[in-house]
Amino acid sequence: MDNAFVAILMGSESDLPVMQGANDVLTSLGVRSEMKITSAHRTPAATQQYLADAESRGCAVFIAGAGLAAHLAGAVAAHTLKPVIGVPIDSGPMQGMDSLLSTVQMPAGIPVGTVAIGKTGAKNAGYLAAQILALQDPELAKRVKAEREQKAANVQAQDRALQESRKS
Ligand code: RP5
Repeated sequence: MDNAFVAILMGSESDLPVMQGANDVLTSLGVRSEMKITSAHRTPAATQQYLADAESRGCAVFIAGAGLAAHLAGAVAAHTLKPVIGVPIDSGPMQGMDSLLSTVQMPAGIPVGTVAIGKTGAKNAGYLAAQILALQDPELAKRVKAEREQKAANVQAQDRALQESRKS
């Protein structure tokens, strides 16, 4: 689908520094995305309205990040059949363990694919969303593969440098 994009939702502006990682990964892979601050608790009606609107405009994957009693990803999953990726955010005194359990423990039939807590999870949400879109987009699949190859080359270069430094 030409107009396919990824919607990145977050419960609060305070989640933005973490969720920016998902957006950056998608941008680097040439995937269209948009970001939206909307809360399962504070703005439930607006969240539902945004989901319907995003789907009608071609949203193919939703990423939802929230902290504390993190219901956003589950609430999104309740309203769509598109894949939903949940990012537990470490915004409270439990360092994201509360958000992780709130996001991952969905009852059977309403799945939320949950990634790691915090910034790494947000980045992986971006990669995962891109891989989902790449199933139907061979050019994107090539870019995802090239990025992996670049990462592998970086590790090999690091090891060469390490071996070199140990000789001296
Ligand atoms: C959640 O509550 C948000 O996702 C955020 O992680 C957390 C705290 O929100 P703020 O009080 O910083 O707005 O709904």
